[in-house]
Amino acid sequence: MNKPTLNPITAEHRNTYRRDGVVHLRQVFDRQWIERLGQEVDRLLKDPENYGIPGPSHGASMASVCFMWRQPGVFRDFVLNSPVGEVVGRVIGADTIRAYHDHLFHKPPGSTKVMVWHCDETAWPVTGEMAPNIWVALTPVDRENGRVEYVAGFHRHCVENDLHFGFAPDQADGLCPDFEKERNNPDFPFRFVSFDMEPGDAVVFHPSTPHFSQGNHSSARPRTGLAVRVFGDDVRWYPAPYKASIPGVDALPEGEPPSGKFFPVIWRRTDVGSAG
Ligand SMILES: O=C(O)CCC(=O)C(=O)O
Repeated sequence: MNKPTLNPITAEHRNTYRRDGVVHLRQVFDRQWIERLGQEVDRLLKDPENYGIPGPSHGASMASVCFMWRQPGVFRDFVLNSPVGEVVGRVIGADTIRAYHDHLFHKPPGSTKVMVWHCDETAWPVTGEMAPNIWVALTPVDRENGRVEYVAGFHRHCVENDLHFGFAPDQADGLCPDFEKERNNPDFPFRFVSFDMEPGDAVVFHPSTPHFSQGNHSSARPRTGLAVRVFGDDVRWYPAPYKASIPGVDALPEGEPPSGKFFPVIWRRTDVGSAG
């Protein structure tokens, strides 16, 4: 199982992430990681509560389970000992990366589950741009089986205009816009992007990048992704009412950097002075 990334993170990846708030990385995790995770997912699907905390979108048409990494096993090993930290750190230009959240999204064949447009920023009780998501493909992913779609560039609009979306219309700046209305709008100033992925590929996206997925229209192929959420240097505690809390973690004073056993450092830059 690889510890350094299989393929290097390049200046082009960093520039794409900065511009679009989302970047596709081909083959950063080796086959052994993907096979071990795949076998563990098969076990988890038989008894999800034994592995983690079911997420709000968990149900018959999608397994959505979080915080598996907090207990010993393959998910913890992946979060702590795979290239996750290095890959994200190099894409976003951080010096230190801490783990805090993992989230399995498994859509079985024929799943009708639609993940509506949302930004992850809503859910984390922190401020800071260095709180991205790395969504790792554990199966082939394509248009038919429900690949995730993103609105490229919208993160800059959010950051520049200090826009934050709530879980309810009366929270913060309201709900995340429903970008389905914009799909056929030739004047929409942002691009919809999505990626066909092979197991071992990953997509890193900014906490204010809106994303969405259709159901799984394949009658035979599941679509499985493991999202790992991490914190970089600029993340500070901000327990606003429109944000979710983190299970087991008492709110820290506003402005404190996250630390402690639920936010372990998983990568530190040793090549200080280099951007990548
Ligand atoms: O896997 C999906 O369909 C949704 C992913 C998602 O919403 C996320 O990673 O935050």
